[in-house]
Amino acid sequence: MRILLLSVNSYKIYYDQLVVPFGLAGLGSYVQADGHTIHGIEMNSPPERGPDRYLKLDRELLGAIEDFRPDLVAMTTYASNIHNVLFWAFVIKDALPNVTIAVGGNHASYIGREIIETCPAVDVVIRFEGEIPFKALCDTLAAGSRRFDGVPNAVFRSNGQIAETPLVPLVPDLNALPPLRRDFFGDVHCGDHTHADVISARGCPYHCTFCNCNHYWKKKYRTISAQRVVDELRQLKAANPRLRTVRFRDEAISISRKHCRELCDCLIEANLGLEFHAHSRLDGLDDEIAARLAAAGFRQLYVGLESGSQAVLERLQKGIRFENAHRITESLRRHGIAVRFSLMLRTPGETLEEAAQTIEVPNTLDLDFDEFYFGQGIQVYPGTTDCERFLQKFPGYRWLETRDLGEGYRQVRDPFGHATAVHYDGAEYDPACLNAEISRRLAGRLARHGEHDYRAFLETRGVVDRICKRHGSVEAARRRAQALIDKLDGRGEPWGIIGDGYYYRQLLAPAVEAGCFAGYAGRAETCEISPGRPVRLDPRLRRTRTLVFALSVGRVRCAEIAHELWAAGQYGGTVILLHNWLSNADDRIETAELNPTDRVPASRPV
Ligand code: B12
Ligand code: SF4
Repeated sequence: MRILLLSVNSYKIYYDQLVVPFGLAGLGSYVQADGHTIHGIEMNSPPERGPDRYLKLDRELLGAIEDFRPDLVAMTTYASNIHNVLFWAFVIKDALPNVTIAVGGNHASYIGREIIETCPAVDVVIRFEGEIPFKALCDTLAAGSRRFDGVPNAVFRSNGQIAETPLVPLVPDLNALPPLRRDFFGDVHCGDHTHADVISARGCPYHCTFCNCNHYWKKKYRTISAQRVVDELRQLKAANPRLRTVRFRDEAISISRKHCRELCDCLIEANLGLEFHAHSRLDGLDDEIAARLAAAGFRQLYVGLESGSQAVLERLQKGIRFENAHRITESLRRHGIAVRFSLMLRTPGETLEEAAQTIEVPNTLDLDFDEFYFGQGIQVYPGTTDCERFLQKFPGYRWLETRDLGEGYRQVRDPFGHATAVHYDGAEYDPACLNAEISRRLAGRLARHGEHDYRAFLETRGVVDRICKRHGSVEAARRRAQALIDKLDGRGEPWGIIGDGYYYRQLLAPAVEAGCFAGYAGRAETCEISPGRPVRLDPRLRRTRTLVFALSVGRVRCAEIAHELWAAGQYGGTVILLHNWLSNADDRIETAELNPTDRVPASRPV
């Protein structure tokens, strides 16, 4: 039989996170010994094609699917790609009416009936762990039957009704599964990469109210032997000589201290020269585990700390104590492991005082901005305790339909207006004050980056991140900025800068501060020329021939500032937008400064 594993993209495009679809690859690996012809297509690759494939007919993609002539198409779902999965089910069924379409994965497992009711193109939904049911499905189809009664975990149409078969127990020993094959997807997940993902366990026994990784895997925690994980890494390294970093996609690396220790010991012995990242709970960590993780090559941990308020942690049933965070942060740092804390604001029932305790966490633990992340509100995923509460308020809720909610709940919609997730903001205070509260409480930390408003800082950081990504690294972006400065100074004419904040500090300040420039006349900060204030440019800057605008505010605002300066008779030279220089990643950089379109505005009053 010909099986197509189709990894369907969502409307969110992850440019830097192309992760092997472990579920689909695992299913293919499990049934390959039965002699099937298996092919994988990764719709997330290349990422820039994503928008053309989200609820849009990409004919080239359809052509590739038709060329393969599958008998069975398997697609995995999560909340954000569900509508695209159903769209492609329809497109494929239209083109290949005899194909069987099966969907499974995290979202479909909970809404199987609704999928079968609303999408005639889907033949069968497989709920929860897939290996055993998938093999049963393949065996059924290979035997020429389309009766799914013998396939466990299935939801399907039968005699005009919707039928469900019982769930099979979880695979008792994950080591009994065949090794994961990544090459179904060609080079996308198998070529010479610098980064790879692995999984060393399935499931989580904890009770966090907002997460369904516990319920989905029946609150069981099953591990893959450390030796087997290391063997997989060794093979990955052999196939990808440039491999540098590996991220463990386990729910939390330290759920079982025994497994964690064994894994570290095996990694230490294997000495693969790789750097590891992983998610972790706070409570599994202590100095001994931190030391082992560090010795094994772990350099970054994403820790679900969620709140600085013990009362909130209790409500979220997180099962951790905030008072331990300080000791663990200190220990991880001492062992050279970078920490990334996830923090949640506006969780159900949260008060402003509780929020303040969470906002204080970066101060309490002395975290810089890349060491924590504030989420706001929760996504209500099926299978969670929070979802049970939601369904009590909205009984019979249909996940695929668009409707208005209320009482703090709202649908998250894709750009086409389709409902994907449900968002819940259950906090008891006005959301409008949150940014001001964060900016006020983190003022000292923002000031270190030359910023004063948290939201504006996040936006600026986003702009800087994108620029750095385009150039490959922050160093490369800085080198580009340095090239501009060298070129300007080389002309022997005076030049200056308008810029401040994170954008200036990250991209231009190192070049300016490193060099001794004959023509450098100084820098004006944007607050000195902000709207509504009389424009006052330092006399030294007024006399320059060129001003470099190092602002992340965009071309239009830059043009406005330039106009203000010219209109006030304060400046008559050339303005260069650093942004334009940094955007031109090719050779045009050499001529960009001379290009009239980079001068704003074209006609100048002075
Ligand atoms: C790796 C990962 C990612 C990767 C991409 C995953 C990919 N390419 O498929 C990245 C980093 C991109 C990612 C992003 C996000 N993720 Co994510 N992610 C995961 C994670 C940690 C592992 C998934 C995995 O590989 N599991 C291991 C494999 C073996 O399990 P599996 O995929 O479920 O497959 C098994 C079964 O489900 C079943 N099965 C699956 N598909 C099919 C299909 C058929 C036909 C059959 C028969 C069976 C079957 O069989 C498989 C083998 O048993 C899970 C958590 C988890 N542990 O599952 C979250 C998880 C899937 N992610 C989640 C979320 C919320 C997100 C984000 C929305 C996060 C965000 N806020 O931005 C984004 C959205 C993704 C997008 N593109 O829109 C949620 C999904 C909840 C939901 N209902 O949708 C999860 C469950 C975590 C959680 N509880 O919060 N994620
Ligand atoms: S948030 Fe983490 S610790 Fe909590 S249930 Fe989910 S995976 Fe487990």
